[in-house]
Amino acid sequence: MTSNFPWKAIKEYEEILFQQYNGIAKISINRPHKHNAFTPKTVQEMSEAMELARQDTTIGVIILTGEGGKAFCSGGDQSVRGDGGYVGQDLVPRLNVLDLQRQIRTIPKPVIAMVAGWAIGGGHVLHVVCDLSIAADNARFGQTGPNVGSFDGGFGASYLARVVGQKKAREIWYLCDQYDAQEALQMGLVNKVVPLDQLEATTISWCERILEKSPIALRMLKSSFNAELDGQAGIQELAGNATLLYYLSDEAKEGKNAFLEKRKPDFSKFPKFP
Ligand code: S0N
Repeated sequence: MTSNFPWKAIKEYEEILFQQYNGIAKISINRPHKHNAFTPKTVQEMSEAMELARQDTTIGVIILTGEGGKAFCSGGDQSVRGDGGYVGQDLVPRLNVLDLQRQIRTIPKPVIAMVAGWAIGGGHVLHVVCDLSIAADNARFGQTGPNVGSFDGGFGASYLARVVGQKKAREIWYLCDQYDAQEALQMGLVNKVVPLDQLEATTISWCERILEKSPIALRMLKSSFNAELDGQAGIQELAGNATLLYYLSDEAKEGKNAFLEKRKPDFSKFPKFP
């Protein structure tokens, strides 16, 4: 699948592409020969790119995808799966995709999964945890865990159930069926289905519409959606945003200034809203 957009590399990696265009960052798994299965290194690279996209104040939205047009991601690379996780060159077993899932959920910018072809296993969970999913008409979705000796009982189960409902989530995991793009749309697993040759243009168009919106409103909404589900960690995220907003106020600045000026703060001028 060739791109019609002038993406520019942000940083070179071995197993992913990390590019930007007009305030949009794109993180793309670049292992099409394995249907974009991830190794610990793939995930480390994705994690670093996600953090760079978070810190870059010119980036407002992130696209997560896979190269080649035949797969978004087919999950953990079974050829490097060892005891206790996926094994990289340092021979340490890791399940670091779980850290990446949390990063996708907590980065205060919308993350859009752009899904062409297979989104399977741990690759399916990656699209599930994204804010939005746009699918090409060749996309196929499913979990394989009980077939291949694994399961994701975290976001892969509980958040999937929030998205498609308990019965459907259990069906997806217990039967390990594969669902086409229209079926995914019907169950609310994806936001939109488009022909493969329109996937990138549609995703960019959604990104551009999001970029026109208030970044703080989007940030507050993302943490509000998360807060209901993520317990203390979700409340911390939402509360952190409240603190960010409070720091911007004259009332909070009075506290800081008074400390620095070695005087008693005067909060009397600030309204006590009803
Ligand atoms: C996607 C499928 C259905 C596509 O079938 P198709 O079109 O017939 O293509 P293939 O010929 O099968 O594939 C093309 C080439 O790609 C290789 N390949 C595909 N997927 C993988 C993979 N996941 N790992 C390694 N290689 C893969 C094929 O081998 C083939 O290569 P060649 O031509 O050289 O033979 C089909 O490919 C398929 O079913 N793939 C496997 C899907 C799968 O089971 N994925 C793993 C699921 N588990 C996870 O992802 C675990 C996630 C995780 O990290 C985790 C998270 C939380 C808690 C636990 C875990 C945990 O790890 O357990």
